[in-house]
Amino acid sequence: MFRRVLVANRGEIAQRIIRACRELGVETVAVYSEADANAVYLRQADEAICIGPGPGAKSYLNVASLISAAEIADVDAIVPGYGFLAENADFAEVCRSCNIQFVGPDPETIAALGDKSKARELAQRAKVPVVPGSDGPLADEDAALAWARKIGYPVMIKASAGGGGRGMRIARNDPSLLNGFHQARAEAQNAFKDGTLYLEKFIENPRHVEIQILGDRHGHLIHLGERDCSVQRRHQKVVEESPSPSLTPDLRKKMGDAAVAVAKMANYHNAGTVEFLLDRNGNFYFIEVNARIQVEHTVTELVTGMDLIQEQLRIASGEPLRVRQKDVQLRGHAIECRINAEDPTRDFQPSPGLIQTFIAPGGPGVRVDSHAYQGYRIPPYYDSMIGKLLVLRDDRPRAIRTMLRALGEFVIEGPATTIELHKRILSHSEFLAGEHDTGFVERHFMGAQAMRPKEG
Ligand code: MV4
Repeated sequence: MFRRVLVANRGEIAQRIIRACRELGVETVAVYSEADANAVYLRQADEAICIGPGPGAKSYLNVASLISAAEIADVDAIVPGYGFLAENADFAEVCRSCNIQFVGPDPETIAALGDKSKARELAQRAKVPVVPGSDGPLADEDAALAWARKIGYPVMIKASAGGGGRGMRIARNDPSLLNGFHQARAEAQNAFKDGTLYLEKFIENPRHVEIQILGDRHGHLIHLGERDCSVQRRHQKVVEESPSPSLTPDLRKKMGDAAVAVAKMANYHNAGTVEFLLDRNGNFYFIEVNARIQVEHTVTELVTGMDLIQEQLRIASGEPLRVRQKDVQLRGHAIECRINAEDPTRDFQPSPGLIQTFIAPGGPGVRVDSHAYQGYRIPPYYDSMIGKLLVLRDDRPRAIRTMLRALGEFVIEGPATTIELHKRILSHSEFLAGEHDTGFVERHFMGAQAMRPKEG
């Protein structure tokens, strides 16, 4: 195991990584921006190094600052968490050339999976179902038209360098396809410096089901079941749960095996997630791989009893997985609500600033992963998530009841939060029935149905 690591992140995930390291007996060096000088994780780490001003580009995304900090602190490894440089193949390559272990997949694997068109081909080679679509990138608009007609409308144009919903266009006929093609290409060229596009049949209102995987450097690859992330808003997950209310044991095994096959094909060594779309007829389709630990890894921790950050560190340090597929037991039902400092009554506008009151819920079955506290000032530079509220109960109805109880206990005064929105989501008949899909939030909580401030 590593002697000492650099934690290249902030907020709740920095705290989460530091906790995992402490239990493993690994020393931690935290880094922070000038805007995070009062952060709790700095006290929990063994050392802390300032890496620059508030904006992410000048601190947590600054490769030179991070590598200097790692060299000065004499660490064996860098733990990236999620976001920032977690899926940056160039950063992983720089780490390698500095003889610092990057706690994630090899740079080659990150690059291959970061190209969503390549990832799709990889899945096909692994005999995993993908959405019907173009064979590789679209050479020009004529190729796009030909594929769209062949597959049949509606289709979705996607950027190879995109993912997570960025740079996508839906087209329902030839003219909108041509428009979408040029718009998507310009957008992708601008955002990713790569205008490569591919095309897929558009699946209407799918469910989003993702499989957690672990792969070590000794040829072992296992899956830890699924998370249903269908409660999303503009590609931001809002609620995640495991098991998915829409999987059968048979489907779970098929998707788990498919996820493992894709990861094997990619030479995947790390914790990771294989994303699928699930349609109303129980057909599932591979869409992409997230080559990092995700925000919602905690949901899987609850149902498996495993510590995924510790697993990630063990894998990166070269240890073999100690758990075989047959040893993986999924127990109970876990739900996670992301608590964001944003205002659902004002189109989810971020709401940074001073937290005047912070009373976290607790009691049986409740876990809170948060870096926030009373008197904490949320900086304006980063994403608006201020904590994750999780529950683990025997079954889904009980988990929902416990979550509603916990949401009721949670008091955050100062910034606007998504707590009330979560209460409404978890009380909605469609969610209670487990019949919701990725259109759920849009249908019931946006526009005319938008959250209104409580009266009185
Ligand atoms: C799709 C799709 C329908 N058909 N691909 C959005 C995020 C990215 N990971 C893939 N996404 C989608 N890809 C085809 N061929 C619908 C979505 C999608 C979606 C997917 C998962 C969760 C929420 C979503 C919300 C809107 C669209």
